[in-house]
Amino acid sequence: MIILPKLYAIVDASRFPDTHALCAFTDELAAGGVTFLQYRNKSGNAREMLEQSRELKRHLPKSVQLIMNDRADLCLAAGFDGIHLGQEDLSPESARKVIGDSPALGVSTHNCEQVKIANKSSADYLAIGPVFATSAKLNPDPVIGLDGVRAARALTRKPLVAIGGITRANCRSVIEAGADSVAVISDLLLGPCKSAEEFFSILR
Ligand code: TZP
Ligand code: MG
Repeated sequence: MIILPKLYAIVDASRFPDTHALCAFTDELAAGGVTFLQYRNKSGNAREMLEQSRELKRHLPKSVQLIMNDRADLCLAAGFDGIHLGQEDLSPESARKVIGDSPALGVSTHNCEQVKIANKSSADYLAIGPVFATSAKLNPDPVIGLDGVRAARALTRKPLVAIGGITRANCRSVIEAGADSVAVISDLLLGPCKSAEEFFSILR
């Protein structure tokens, strides 16, 4: 069974002008203690994504597990450690046919029905959200609040990562509601090393 660190950093390629800036950002995250990092790119083409993810993999210490958002093919091609699937991506079972049994596989869920289904799948961990309002996702599902995290916790024993609008100010409440980890985009952007260190210290 996979053990999620308390902070799951998501690096959204759209926030960076180029690969160099993106790698510099991830260096800072690693220096701040990040060991689980998702590469998310909703606008790049497959070649750009593969190039950027290979560079990330070359660049980062082996202690950082790299998770590819959406794309099982690119997870395999870039030699990433895992894949994160949304409700409109390949099903966990179909993605397993591409990546095999060992890479980590996470599934995003947004309500109890989806949690129940993902719980029965070969997913290694589940994500639940958006917990709070977020500006980092286009057309987000309805906010589920801390009650949504509690409800998801009651439905699964798989590792559970909460996502959406999570900051240093509210992360403790999310873990207290039953999440094992918090996934964060925005609240890492300004001063990633310090911000990551603060998340770990708050959630220690
Ligand atoms: N899925 C649900 S909310 C979200 C994703 C990818 C965005 C999370 O970003 P932020 O900035 O931490 O709210
Ligand atoms: Mg997706």
